Amino acid sequence: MKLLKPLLVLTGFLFCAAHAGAEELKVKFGYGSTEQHPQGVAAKLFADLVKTKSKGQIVVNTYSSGKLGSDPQMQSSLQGGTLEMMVGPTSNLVGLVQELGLFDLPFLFSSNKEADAVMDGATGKALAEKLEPHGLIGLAYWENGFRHVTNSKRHIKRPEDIHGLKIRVMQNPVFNDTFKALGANTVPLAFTELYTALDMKAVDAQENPLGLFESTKFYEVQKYITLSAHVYAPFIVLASKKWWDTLSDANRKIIREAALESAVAQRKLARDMAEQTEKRLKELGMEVTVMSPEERNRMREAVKPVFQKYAQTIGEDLVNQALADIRKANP
Ligand code: KDG
Repeated sequence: MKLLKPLLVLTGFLFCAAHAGAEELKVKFGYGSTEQHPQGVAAKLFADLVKTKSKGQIVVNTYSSGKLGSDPQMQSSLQGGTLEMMVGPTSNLVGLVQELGLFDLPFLFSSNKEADAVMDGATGKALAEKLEPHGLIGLAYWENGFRHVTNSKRHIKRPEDIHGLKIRVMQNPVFNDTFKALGANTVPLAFTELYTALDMKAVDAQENPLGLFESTKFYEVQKYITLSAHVYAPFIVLASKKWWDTLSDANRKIIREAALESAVAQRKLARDMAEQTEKRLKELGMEVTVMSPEERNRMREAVKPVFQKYAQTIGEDLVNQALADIRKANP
């Protein structure tokens, strides 16, 4: 018994010493949608995974609805090292890596399976690696989803119905040219400004996946939706390279693994939500139009010159590699 007390004191001392040096690592993680959107739910899942894997040593605090800035503003904060992590659309990164415009090519993907094949294959890896020289570490692709056109003016049953609509597009040349080719008046705007622009009728229309459409309550300021699925949009989980370079290999492994593991759940959440929202559109007060295959093909033909123009700037090798990934997804 005489030895018990000194042993307990020694054990307690050794435990404190072991953990005294390892200071808690705090990480700010920003995103643009609401906490209820699959982006927000997965951000929390990511934070929980990191906490578990690091035994509480890394604490990720998540910030929704653009609280840390618009997607482009958060990207700049990551490059400057004042923000550690974010998740946002690859479409806002084409000013840094024009090859990421691959994902913006209209009608490139026809299914989630095809999108997964490109995001998770050699093409997705090569594109993510191109971000590093720009101060960003691409860790995992999450899902925004297939994008559909909504507006406050009229049914869009055929491509000509888009003529003359003032449509908000992401600040991205492929989206701008795609809707100009359809005769729309394009208004590039950050997502954080979109609801107000629709509410004030500064723009008539927008295009986004169903999850964002519902979670950001666009149905309050839009009347018509056409399930055009004109492009698939990924999100990408990003880390600041300035911050990433300060991390140990062990902590980088924890964060990369958590980003990849949360991607699986996030994509499923996004797909389930899109399915549920599509069933609820009429309940949300929307007039729903499903374009006929013929009219959707006419829309595809009308924007083919945009596809061909940007396939050149993205590079034939990358486009062909992506097309090969897509073919493999449809054995
Ligand atoms: O969280 C949603 C934002 O990242 C948003 O920018 C993505 O689809 C988007 C858009 O249209 O801007």
